[in-house]
Amino acid sequence: MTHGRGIAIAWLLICAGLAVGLPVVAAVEDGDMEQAERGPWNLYGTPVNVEKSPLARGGVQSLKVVTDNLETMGGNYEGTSRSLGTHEAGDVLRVSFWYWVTGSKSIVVGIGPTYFMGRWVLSGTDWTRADLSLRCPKTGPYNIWISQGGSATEFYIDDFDVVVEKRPELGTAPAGKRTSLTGGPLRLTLCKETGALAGIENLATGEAVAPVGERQPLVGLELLSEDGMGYDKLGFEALRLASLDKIAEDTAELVFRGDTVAIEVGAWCVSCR
Ligand SMILES: [Ca+2]
Repeated sequence: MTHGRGIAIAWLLICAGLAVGLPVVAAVEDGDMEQAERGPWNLYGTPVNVEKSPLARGGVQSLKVVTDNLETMGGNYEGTSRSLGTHEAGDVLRVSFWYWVTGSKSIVVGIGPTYFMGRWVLSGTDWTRADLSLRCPKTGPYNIWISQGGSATEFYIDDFDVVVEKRPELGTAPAGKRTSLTGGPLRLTLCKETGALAGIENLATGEAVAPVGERQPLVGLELLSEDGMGYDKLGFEALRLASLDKIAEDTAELVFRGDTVAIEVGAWCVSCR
């Protein structure tokens, strides 16, 4: 940290879960499409062909997909698919790749466990970059499907990458070490030891927006660096709870201390529905 000693004050209006995480970069098998065979790239439905091509954006090969819009999956889907691995609820998958769709057509991309949880329609001439992200709503295997958009299509994919932003792991707040605020049908639970968020519930519907007991970061800071050229990040993990005072049924004041700053947070629980 290059910023000076100081105090930051934030009022937090809590209507939904907050989470930040650290990106995890792992090599994606055949993301560069340089393997000789199709490798992890599967046939999705009944495309004409899924094979490597010398029309490369990087290296000497890309993945070429040709479809004929015949005997398609429900919704006219066919193309290629691959596994994105197994992920935990709360993880964010950031998928990027370059694509080239010939003939001014579109491709449809789906990401999910066994069905499209996220769906994107992409088009572009020449090599175009796609940046897609999905927060995993449940733990398990995830896949990506890259399909024609409802008519016979030829497209190319190269430089495919996946960065996983892991859900923060802050452990569990024991039942005796939690305090709750209520505002309308919303109940916000905080960990009295750490100031972490430990649950957001809609009491009217029974929905747990954030699971009760599981600690998640309540706040983080971005502080202008001393040279004014950028920002230093102060994650929740670097903040220690100095005090937590519940001052009304729907309001609490928390003070956190970091190495060089203190932060006062007013947590005000209010339903936005
Ligand atoms: Ca390549």
